[in-house]
Amino acid sequence: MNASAKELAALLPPGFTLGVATSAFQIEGALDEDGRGPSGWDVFAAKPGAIVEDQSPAVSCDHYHRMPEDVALMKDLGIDSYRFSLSWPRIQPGGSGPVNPAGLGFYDRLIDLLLENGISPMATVYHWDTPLPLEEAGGWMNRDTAYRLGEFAAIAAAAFGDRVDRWVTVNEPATVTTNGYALGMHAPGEALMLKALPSVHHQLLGHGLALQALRAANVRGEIGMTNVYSPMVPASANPLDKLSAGLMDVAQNRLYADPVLLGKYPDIIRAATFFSSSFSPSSEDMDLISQPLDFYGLNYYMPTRVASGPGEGAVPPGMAEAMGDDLSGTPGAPFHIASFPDTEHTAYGWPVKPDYMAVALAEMAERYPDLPPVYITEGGASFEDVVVRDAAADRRIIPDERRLRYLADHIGTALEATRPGGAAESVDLRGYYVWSLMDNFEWSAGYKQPFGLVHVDFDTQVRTPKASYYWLQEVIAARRAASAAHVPGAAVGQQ
Ligand code: PNW
Repeated sequence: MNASAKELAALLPPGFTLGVATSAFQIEGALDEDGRGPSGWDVFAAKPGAIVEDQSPAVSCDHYHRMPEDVALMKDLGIDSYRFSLSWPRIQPGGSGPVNPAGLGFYDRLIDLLLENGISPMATVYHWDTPLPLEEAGGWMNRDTAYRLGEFAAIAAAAFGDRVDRWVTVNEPATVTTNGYALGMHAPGEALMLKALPSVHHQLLGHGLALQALRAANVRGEIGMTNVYSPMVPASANPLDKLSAGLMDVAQNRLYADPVLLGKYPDIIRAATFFSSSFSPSSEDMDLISQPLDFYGLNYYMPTRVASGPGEGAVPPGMAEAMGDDLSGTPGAPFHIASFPDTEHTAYGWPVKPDYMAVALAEMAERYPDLPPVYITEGGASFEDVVVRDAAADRRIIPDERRLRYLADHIGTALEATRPGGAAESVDLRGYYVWSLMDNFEWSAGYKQPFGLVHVDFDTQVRTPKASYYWLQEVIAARRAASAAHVPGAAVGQQ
């Protein structure tokens, strides 16, 4: 799939949502302002060595103070929808108890400004910034955190339920468990390995309780949750490689999607409750976790190639380098992540494999017969950008052709796969959100992995749209032109 802006626009079904995504902790800064409380991420990021070059999230994109400018960038881009997250420690600083009116006020202004500009708000309730008191009480290892998230969702529903069009309860519990509790590369920095299993169940329960709270408040928007999905590709036909890929598939994909969409954990996990005595999900929990969704959020970035035995890349590709630390080659590891040969890689070292976008959707359809409508809630690529001075036009140009190509190929592949006759034709694909609107604090990689359509100079806070931004703008303009040509009664086939 190698579509021009016009060709891609022609593939967009009527009503398809094109959006951009961010999360609060990654863009807002202003961590100590207007009554925000600390989060587990504030503390983790301050630990020497936790973040590349010990970079700080304290200011980041300064979005808390520049929100109107950032909404104006979205308006000029022309996108239909903006996915952002509500900062729990800004709204409810203690993680339980009193609400901070200034925190609610910020999102009130954001949501109103979006609506004034014709941009549909998609709010993520939990995108990793756990309030510190809850993290100190065990975070997601503590079942109580799930109930606290349910309460926070009720607060958010009461405040914004009349205006938010789509809700995502939790974002990527797999990344929180794997990076935060199993490997220790994200907050809270715990390296519990298999003992991190309860953090999976508690996040999924938190999703269920948040969903229940949003439904009870009768919010007007649709409700879903978001999982990351990476197709697992055995490095060879060797049965041990296949077994390894299957284990990774259970650990990274099925462990999080099966409970939500099938109402049960994968058998191999249920058989493994000996990992942790506190992991014994009741049927009441499973009922909460598998309540019907209005949509399913899928984050797709890349497939994962898996080989048996120890080797390079025991942690997600690029992460070890990003950490400036060699965590790879763990002796005795049963399997490892291998690289794809002859493949372009992003700055993170992530393989660029647009065909697997279709594989991801097809596997989802095959595994989950009752899959609700799907939004791809994130997709994008980090590439090092160069700012070029166009002296004649007196402006700066950022020719991010590789990011542009990544997005064109992935959006195009997703659309083709879900058309009649496509590899994932039964998937009701409703939209694609680009990660991210602008370069931001990429967790433990700091500011070293830019995913933005808009470049941010972190010294001056100057925003500069990249070529990929102008390309997406062109796609949206071409779609508008095509649909204007399709007024009722007009001749068909005039695109
Ligand atoms: C997501 N993987 O994390 C998060 O939702 C964002 O906050 C983050 O900035 C973005 O993707 C880019 O990293 C991911 O290993 C973490 O496949 C890991 C993976 C994918 C996404």
